Amino acid sequence: MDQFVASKRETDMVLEMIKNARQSSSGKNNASVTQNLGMFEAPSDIADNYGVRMRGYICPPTTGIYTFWLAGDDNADLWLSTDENPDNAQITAYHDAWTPSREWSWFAGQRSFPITLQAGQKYYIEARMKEGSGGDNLAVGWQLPNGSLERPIPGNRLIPFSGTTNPTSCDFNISASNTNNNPSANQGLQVTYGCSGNDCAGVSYAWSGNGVSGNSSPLNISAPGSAGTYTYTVTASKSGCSNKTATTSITVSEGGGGR
Ligand SMILES: [Ca+2]
Ligand SMILES: [Ca+2]
Repeated sequence: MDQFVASKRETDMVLEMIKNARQSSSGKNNASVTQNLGMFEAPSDIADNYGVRMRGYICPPTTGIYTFWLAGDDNADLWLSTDENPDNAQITAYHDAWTPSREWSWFAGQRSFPITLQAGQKYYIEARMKEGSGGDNLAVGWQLPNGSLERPIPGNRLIPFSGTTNPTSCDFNISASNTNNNPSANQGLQVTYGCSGNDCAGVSYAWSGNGVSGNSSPLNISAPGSAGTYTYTVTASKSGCSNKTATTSITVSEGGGGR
């Protein structure tokens, strides 16, 4: 079947048709046909006794609240991850019967709860269907934060599935520094963090230590009022990766007045 062309987002979703899925519990590993799709919809009325899985990554164009719909014949379900990791996918919509093609409102379960998604983040998404006999179809739609409906979801919102390995990559390292290693008591200074490596995108940060909090860089702080050495820690977290930390220390050589 078609090979994925990286530069052509219109052929984004990967379709895996699994023949005789009802008879094979391991059917998902035995796809008999795989093809790329121009939108989040499988071909309709092509066979009996087979299964379909469509999977890939969905890219919200704006940050806000989205609602998903699923239509399928026969039983169908939709899984959406909290990030790009398939392991974090949760069931989002389903029905146990059948619907006509692109009929979005036969069952309450076809519609997801409102889901907040972030622009710039890609989310793993997967729809499945098991066909017995008669008609067969599968499609996924959504409503954007501005209220517009895209049903089915067009290919320009989608990125092809990148493989069976965990797509989250954790090649990043964190550093921390400050603008004044030896401040006076209560003197203002800044602490700063940096990220290096190929996978800094999607990392979030949190400062801690000596009552400091925040996530900005630089972050304005005040040196403590008593003499001593103080360490500030920035914790970097990314879904699917271990947290990483970096520290920076200052030494206040004299206490403030009145102490
Ligand atoms: Ca059929
Ligand atoms: Ca059917």
